[in-house]
Amino acid sequence: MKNGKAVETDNLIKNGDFSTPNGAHWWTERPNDGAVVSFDNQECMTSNNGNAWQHPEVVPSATYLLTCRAKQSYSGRGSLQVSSTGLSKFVNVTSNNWENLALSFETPPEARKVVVKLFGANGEIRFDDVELRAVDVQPEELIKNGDFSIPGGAHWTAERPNTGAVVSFDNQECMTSNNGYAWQDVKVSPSSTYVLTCKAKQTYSGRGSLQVGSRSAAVTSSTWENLELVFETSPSTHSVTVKLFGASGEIRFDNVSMKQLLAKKPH
Ligand SMILES: [Ca+2]
Ligand SMILES: [Ca+2]
Repeated sequence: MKNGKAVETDNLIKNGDFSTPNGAHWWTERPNDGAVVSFDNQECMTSNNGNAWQHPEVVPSATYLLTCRAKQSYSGRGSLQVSSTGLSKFVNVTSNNWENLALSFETPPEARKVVVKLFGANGEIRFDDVELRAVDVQPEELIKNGDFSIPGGAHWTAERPNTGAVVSFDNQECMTSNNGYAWQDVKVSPSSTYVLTCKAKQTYSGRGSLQVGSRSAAVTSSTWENLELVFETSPSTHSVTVKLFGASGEIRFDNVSMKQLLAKKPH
């Protein structure tokens, strides 16, 4: 293995780059009139609830990394999805330029297959270079005091950029509001894949997010929910800044964790 990139094991998606014409190996579903799935330009385009899917074989209770490139046009909404009995995860397409999407998941104890779906709700959603690979989650925890069990937010820096900004560390959690945020720098390896997770909730209709670099995952629930960001560092990146941001209301964070994903070693 040259570096920490989680790309060394076999891609379990067939024709993920759509180089074989007409979407060979992909199933298509057009559940309603006007649903669109097409495979021009060696890409997959879906819209109006059209979707293309595969159901690759997986190993139970193992960790996988699902990635693709995607973009939307005409204010479209769409997502990269994975599901199985007891498993349902997705990552939304948000940019009208090609962006890298990634999600990691653990297969349920009974899972022999998962469904990987390229879903277009509306507009025009384009997908390319779909890859599913087995990975190992490295045991080393990269976030210090991510459960806030050390009092006073040790290892975290509180930032209050304006009057009224709030950052507090009561109840072994972090609470931010009014543009307050807590952050810490994390040493990383270049060209490597990481998964950043936490649990979070909002009250008083608050808005907030878990952030790393230019990526963010919005806090949307008033009960504890799990947030996740999977990202690859650039060839020149040696550290990243993790932020727990509260725009308004009252945003609570706990169990912040960041670990590296490595290609599974061949048996
Ligand atoms: Ca392609
Ligand atoms: Ca805690």
